[in-house]
Amino acid sequence: MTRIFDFTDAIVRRPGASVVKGLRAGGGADPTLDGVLAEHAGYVAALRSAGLAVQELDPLEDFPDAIFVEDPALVFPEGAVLLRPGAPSREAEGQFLRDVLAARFPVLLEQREGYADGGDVLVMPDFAYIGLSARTDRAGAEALAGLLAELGYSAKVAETPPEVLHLKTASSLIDEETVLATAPLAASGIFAGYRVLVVPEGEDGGANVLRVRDTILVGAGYPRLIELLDGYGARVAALPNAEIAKIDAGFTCMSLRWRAG
Ligand code: CIR
Repeated sequence: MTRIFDFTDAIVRRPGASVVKGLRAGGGADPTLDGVLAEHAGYVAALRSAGLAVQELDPLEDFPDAIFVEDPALVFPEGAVLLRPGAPSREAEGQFLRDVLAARFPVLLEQREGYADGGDVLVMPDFAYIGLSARTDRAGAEALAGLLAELGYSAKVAETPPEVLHLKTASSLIDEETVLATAPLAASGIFAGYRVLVVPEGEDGGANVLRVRDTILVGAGYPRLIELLDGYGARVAALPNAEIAKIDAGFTCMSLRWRAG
């Protein structure tokens, strides 16, 4: 197991009834509440099966998107960062993570300028990419780069394809040498020097996968992607996510993960 995936702990937030009103870029129907609850429970169970100790936070009914805890915060063994998410309805979400992060991390930093979503931050073995998107502006990316530097991480700001919600909607780290990326993002060349696995045609919706220790969580509806990811030193776990995907859920954004101790 490579150290970058060697997480021990995770924080998630359980969905409340308001989750069905979560933001969605392409419009579309609400997911069913039962479907979201079942898929979220399956995700939490998969994190536990992968070996993580998972802390589940209570729902926040006033914030339909609050289950996506990795947009208003980022965590590292060295400390946590409260971000300013770029969607107005999500801007205050970080305040509801403050106490739990302060209790669990030695340092808690706070972004004060611009906007940045954690979904735009792809942590690579040697640095972090911060993607510019409709949610993360340049001022926010630069402010975040400064905060990451305080924690000992260097960062590079990158363009994200315009139709993509977040950088990690279109890319994921598979192992220390290998990145999964949609064809447009792969063509941008930002992953030069890495082995790039291009998401099979028609399966771009599955590009956000999550490696946790020796497991890669992948959407069950992406058979060619599941086949592609077999053979990178990890077990591929296919999870149903069709309902939660209606509010643009990714596997990375539904938890904060770190290596404790
Ligand atoms: C939103 O639009 O903010 C949520 N409905 C989905 C956020 C997904 N987060 C992510 O990809 N990092």
